[in-house]
Amino acid sequence: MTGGESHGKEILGVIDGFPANLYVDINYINNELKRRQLGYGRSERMKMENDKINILSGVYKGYTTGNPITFTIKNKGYEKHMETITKPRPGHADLAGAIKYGHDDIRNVLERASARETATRVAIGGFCKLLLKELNIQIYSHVMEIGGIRSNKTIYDKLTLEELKLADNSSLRVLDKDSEKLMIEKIDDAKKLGDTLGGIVEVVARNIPVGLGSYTQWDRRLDGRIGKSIMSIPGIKGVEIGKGFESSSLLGSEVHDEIFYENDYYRNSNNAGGVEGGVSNGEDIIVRTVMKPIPTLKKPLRSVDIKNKESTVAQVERSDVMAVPSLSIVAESMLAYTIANEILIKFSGDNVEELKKNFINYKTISSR
Ligand code: EPS
Repeated sequence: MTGGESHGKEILGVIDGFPANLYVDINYINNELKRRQLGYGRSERMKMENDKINILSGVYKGYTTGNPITFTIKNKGYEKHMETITKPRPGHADLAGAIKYGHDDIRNVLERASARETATRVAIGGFCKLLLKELNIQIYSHVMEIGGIRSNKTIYDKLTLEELKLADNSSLRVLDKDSEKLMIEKIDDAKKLGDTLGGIVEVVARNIPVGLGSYTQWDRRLDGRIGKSIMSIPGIKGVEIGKGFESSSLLGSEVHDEIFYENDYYRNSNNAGGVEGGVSNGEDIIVRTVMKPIPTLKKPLRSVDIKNKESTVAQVERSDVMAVPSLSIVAESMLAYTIANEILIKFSGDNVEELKKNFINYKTISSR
């Protein structure tokens, strides 16, 4: 659970049900927060903030205790008094939120709907990634497309973790320099026009055990749960697992991953993106997600003032031109959260040692 508002004093998170005895590498979590803040195309706000986690409970002498973990992150952009907003931005939560909660000032909506909240999700994802690392599960991402320009690298090229980690060296988290250059030009052009852009990221989770999720009930399907967590990120309009939408134009024989056996089951392809029948099949989990262009435009779209219902243009605010590199880290975090949750459901364990034992025991009996 998260709380807080974009320009409030602090934003905060609560993690309940997290196993005891995990060493919490604060530098690792702070570095995750930093990774989310980088990225060409973000607003001036990102230069102002220097996100750092302040843990209030659930961690003692460096280790989790099994108690609820609570933490805050300071907002340097804290503002006590802000102007009233009555001109909703198309594409933002502004209008529906104001009607739903009965607000005359859209400020009440946008402060919480703001993607500032994703900083807390990345901190929570940091805890989940540290837990998953104990089981050798790794999650990485890169930016695949910005404003219609597509990188020529994809996880389906069987990129190694080392190759994927190079995304951290790019201001757009793009793995191919030629497309990165074109994307930067596209962002600069959009900025000059007072416009914004969206894009696509690709996320992968490696070393996943067979058997997370279940087909026995609709809401236990792993792909359903991944879809929900990724769709919950602000600005997201679509999620694909494996070849996703592309599979509609292919034959069954081209889509399904044939099964082989040598010491263990294996596949030569992974078009399913690691999930069959709502259950992880042991292959990499591969997720793509699309972010719409940011709704706050410097050259505003037409709107209606909620004060007098007169035609006007939308509120103009300081904002990002494009936030797809940040999405890349938030999507990693949400996937880490979802997989950590599924790991705890399947293997249980009130402390890390117990969880690891259950995990290793299952691995030895599950490959037959
Ligand atoms: C956001 C608008 C910008 C972004 C913000 C999300 O903030 P401000 O209005 O203060 O310039 O910087 O993102 C963050 C603060 C963040 O941490 O990602 C919006 O309207 O959603």
